[in-house]
Amino acid sequence: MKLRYSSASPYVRKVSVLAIETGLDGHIERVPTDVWDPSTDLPGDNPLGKVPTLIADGGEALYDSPVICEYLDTLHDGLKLFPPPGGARWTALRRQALADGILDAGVARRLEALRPENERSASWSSKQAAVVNRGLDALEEDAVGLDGPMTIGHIAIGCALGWLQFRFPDDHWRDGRPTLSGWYEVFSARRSMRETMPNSPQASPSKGSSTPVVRGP
Ligand SMILES: N[C@@H](CCC(=O)N[C@@H](CS)C(=O)NCC(=O)O)C(=O)O
Repeated sequence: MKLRYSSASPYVRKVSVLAIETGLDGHIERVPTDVWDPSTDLPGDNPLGKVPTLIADGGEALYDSPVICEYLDTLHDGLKLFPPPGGARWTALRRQALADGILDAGVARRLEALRPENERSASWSSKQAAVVNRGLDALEEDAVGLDGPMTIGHIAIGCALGWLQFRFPDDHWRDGRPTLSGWYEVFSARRSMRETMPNSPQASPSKGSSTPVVRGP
């Protein structure tokens, strides 16, 4: 399998964390991809032009991160990170959707800030910031329930919080959210999270690839 990635992408990080947690990381060749390079061949694999994109062993390209994560979860015999049909599954999927939605708004805000000053919209940026804050408040309310078996929901939340810390450190997402903050402290100490910190070796190329790509989100 090949994973097209950029090292700072929190969506890619979800895949990398899941791969480490399930023991699949050694089976994935990592291919650095600059999604912002106009000449990138990424659309040949993913018409949306986004990472992560996984090329399965049979040659089929899979995207986006929830699809790739669920696919990888079928390839191992350990504890499943996508629970079987039932209440636990819906909770895990809702948590993943909430965390990914926080990221979507955070990434939109960051991309807006990277535009030339005269093209930026302050109202658009504050709308995205409000989405992030509402999402974080919902996570704080839900945080007591994060004890228990790890699922894709936990991984997505951990990656979203880590990315907010990385890109918006001055926003201090932990302020006023003690339960979520305490949970993140423990979760981010896992080997899978430590090894996939933005700019860490696992976030950067490993097998047979060259320069890390740290652009955009
Ligand atoms: N919903 C997608 C989001 C992926 C995404 O937005 N990736 C960003 C990098 S962090 C990207 O490739 N952006 C390129 C673009 O928007 O053109 C997922 O979960 O995989």
